[in-house]
Amino acid sequence: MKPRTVRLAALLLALLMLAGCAPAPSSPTGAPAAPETAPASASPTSMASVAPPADTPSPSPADTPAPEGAEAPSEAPVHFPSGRLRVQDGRLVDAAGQPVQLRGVSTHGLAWFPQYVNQDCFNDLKSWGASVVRLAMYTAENGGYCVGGDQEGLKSLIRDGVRYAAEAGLYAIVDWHILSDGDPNTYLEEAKAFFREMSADLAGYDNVLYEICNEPNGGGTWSQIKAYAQQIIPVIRENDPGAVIIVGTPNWSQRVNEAAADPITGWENIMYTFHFYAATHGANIRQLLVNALDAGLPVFVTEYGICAADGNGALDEAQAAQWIDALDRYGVSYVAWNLSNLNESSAILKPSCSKTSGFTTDDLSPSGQWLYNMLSSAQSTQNVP
Ligand code: IDC
Repeated sequence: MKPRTVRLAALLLALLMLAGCAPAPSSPTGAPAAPETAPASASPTSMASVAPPADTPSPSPADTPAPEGAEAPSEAPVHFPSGRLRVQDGRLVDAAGQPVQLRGVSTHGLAWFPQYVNQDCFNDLKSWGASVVRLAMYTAENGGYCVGGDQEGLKSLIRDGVRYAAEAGLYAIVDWHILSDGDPNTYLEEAKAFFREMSADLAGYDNVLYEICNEPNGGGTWSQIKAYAQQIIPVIRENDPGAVIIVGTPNWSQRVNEAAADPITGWENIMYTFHFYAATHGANIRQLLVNALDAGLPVFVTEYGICAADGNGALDEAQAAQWIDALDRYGVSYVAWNLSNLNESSAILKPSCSKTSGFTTDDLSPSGQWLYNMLSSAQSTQNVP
């Protein structure tokens, strides 16, 4: 569809919605639950028949040929409304150079919770006010990509996830979720092959960002992480010269000061990861972040929780408010852990919720309700891309 046709279609859909003839995007407002949708295993074609939110662009096959040599995605990529993100003067900016602050949610491990990677679910997240979804793929945990996991299935989920995100109007972070493997170099060759294939397959998508190592830990140094990044960045750049690449930092992605003292040079559009869990991490750790930002380091909070660092326990909303305040002051993007119904307090759905989209307030855990309120109020007061 040409842009003008897209605008006309969006206008028509908006008019139909005003007239009560078309479904409004669902939101957990206590309204009756949207009808249950097909599970994630349903074919993308049946998902595509669901009306997208009015401001969502439709696929434009003519504009976006599949990258040569890459396995063609099952539908053509979508050009993203705010265009390709990049990094300028330590900030994430849109195609026009305007600062962009993304907010959103991370999946739990895709191997364990694939069902939330579906078009309706991502449309719901968009309607809450999210602008980004993170696709977390564990590498070393049971079922992980490098320890006997279903590699083809996981890569398909990522391709589908990026496409659903594009169609919903969300940016998507492809997360190589190292954890118990500690040093990102543990599975260096696997990481290279993974990012080579994914960046080829996804090169036509404007909405994709690459996070190359979730949380280095185990006492590894910044120079080890930097050496890893210097091997992975060129692999991605070969297929996708412009994508934003986010690099983990020492000690569970908290020592951004070490990256600020010795940043990666020679490549553009590089950001650095910072993570926090509000019930564990307070003012001292926040100062590390603020110092790095003051030094001009481009930082992306690709994961945070308002509970403790084990992903569980009581929520600390007062400390969370101080974190959000600091992130908003600096325009830093942040992504909440996690989109699942697991029985842990960081999961945004209640364990009793078996829906995979169409959530209502009753389906959300306390951290899910906090997230929904935060996203929807940020959307109403700020210009969400
Ligand atoms: C946790 C999950 C939990 C899972 C565990 C190990 O919430 O269900 O059993 O991983 O796989 C992180 C990690 C993230 C953790 C999360 C909470 O990036 O994988 O998820 N956390 O512990 N860093 C700090 C906290």
